[in-house]
Amino acid sequence: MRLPVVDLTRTPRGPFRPDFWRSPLRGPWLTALLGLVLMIGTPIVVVTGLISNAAYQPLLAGNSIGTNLSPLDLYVFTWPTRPVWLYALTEGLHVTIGLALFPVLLVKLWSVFPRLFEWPPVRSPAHALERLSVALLVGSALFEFVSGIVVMQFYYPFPFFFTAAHYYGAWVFIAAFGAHVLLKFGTMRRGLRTRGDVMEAAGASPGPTSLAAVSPGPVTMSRRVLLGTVGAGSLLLLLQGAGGSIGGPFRFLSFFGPHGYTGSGPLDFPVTETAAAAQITPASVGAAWRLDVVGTRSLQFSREQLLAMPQHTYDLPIACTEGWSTTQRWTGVRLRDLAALAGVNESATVTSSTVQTDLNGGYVVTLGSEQVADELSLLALRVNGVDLSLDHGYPARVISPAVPGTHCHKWVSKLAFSPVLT
Ligand SMILES: Nc1nc2c(c(=O)[nH]1)N[C@H]1C(S)=C(S)[C@@H](COP(=O)(O)O)O[C@H]1N2
Ligand SMILES: [Mo]
Repeated sequence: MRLPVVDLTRTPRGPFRPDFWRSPLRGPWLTALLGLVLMIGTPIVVVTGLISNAAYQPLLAGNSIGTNLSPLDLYVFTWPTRPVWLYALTEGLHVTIGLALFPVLLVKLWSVFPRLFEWPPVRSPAHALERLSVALLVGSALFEFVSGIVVMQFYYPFPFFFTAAHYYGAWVFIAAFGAHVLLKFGTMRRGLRTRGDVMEAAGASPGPTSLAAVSPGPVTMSRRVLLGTVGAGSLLLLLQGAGGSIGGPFRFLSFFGPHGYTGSGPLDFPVTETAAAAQITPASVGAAWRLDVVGTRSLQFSREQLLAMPQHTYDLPIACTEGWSTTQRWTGVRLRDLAALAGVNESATVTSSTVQTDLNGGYVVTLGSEQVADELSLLALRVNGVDLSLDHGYPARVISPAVPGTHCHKWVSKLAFSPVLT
């Protein structure tokens, strides 16, 4: 039977012709090697991504992806408060390794690009299924990488669209990736064994299913230079990520890092959202500022009153979803002490509000009962021995161990404690 639209028996044109693709670098060995790197690296990104996502679990109420959890919202453990650097580690690895793998992914896609123009496009039902699974794999991989990278470059106020999309996209990717590894593992192993003969014998096994060019063009760059360039790019991204996570003297490496500026002296650490950007007015945080504390009773405190309460000092990181983190010495009042003052002595969550009103008319953050109960969770008033600066959240900011940086609310105006029914 003749197909009405395209005649599959005719010689294809342009990129659909096998001899259209001429780079002598393409071949089974190159694709297999890049595939091996991705096969090892990608699971680290997936696992650390899923673990990091658990830091937004329902117990950190209001922060999780869905209020109506779907079966894909796996929260199998309560997010712990120790080690304090847990989220800094999982998210740092997720972002850093993910970024470093991006050049590898791009070159891997380039190495198999001619396959997109395979002719005939579909040979059999099995071939159609294979192409569909590759489409899902490539689509989800590009979506996951690109959405992650784009979001890193723009502060996003709260996890709504991006987080949900990135999370569900990850499940598509995991399924397609698993299938791809199973289907292609043997091909990859065979490809790795063809090292050496690929360049000279590029046309050794040409044909619609070979990755090597049928009529290779002149060599303008050796495969070693190509791999060296990809490797150098990945290494640079790895270093910049590590610099942003480790901080201190290595922070300068982090060219993708925090986008705000750093203060000086004890205040010399990253600021993502400056007071100016958040439209914090002097009036809203001046002498008239009061902290509302709500529990079974409602109280108000001035900054002086808060400073007169028992103060505690801890070294704790702020670990941003963008992958960077910074550990500083925070001093302030324990959240659980404030809960007790408001009449809440049992297990409770806390929802903080900020004087910042530009984000959808305000922006609230909730910490779970694990966080509230932890002695390390503070309403910080000072950092590194000095008062918080406006950019660092003056008059008061939340600091809590092992939580994503988004939870370390700045310019806090209200803390509402809600007992957890057990
Ligand atoms: N009020 C308020 N609190 C906030 C933010 C904000 O934009 N507004 N940003 C959050 C995010 S995403 C992070 S990572 C940390 C970063 O703190 P920094 O801006 O001091 O670097 O603060 C959190 N607290
Ligand atoms: Mo952040």
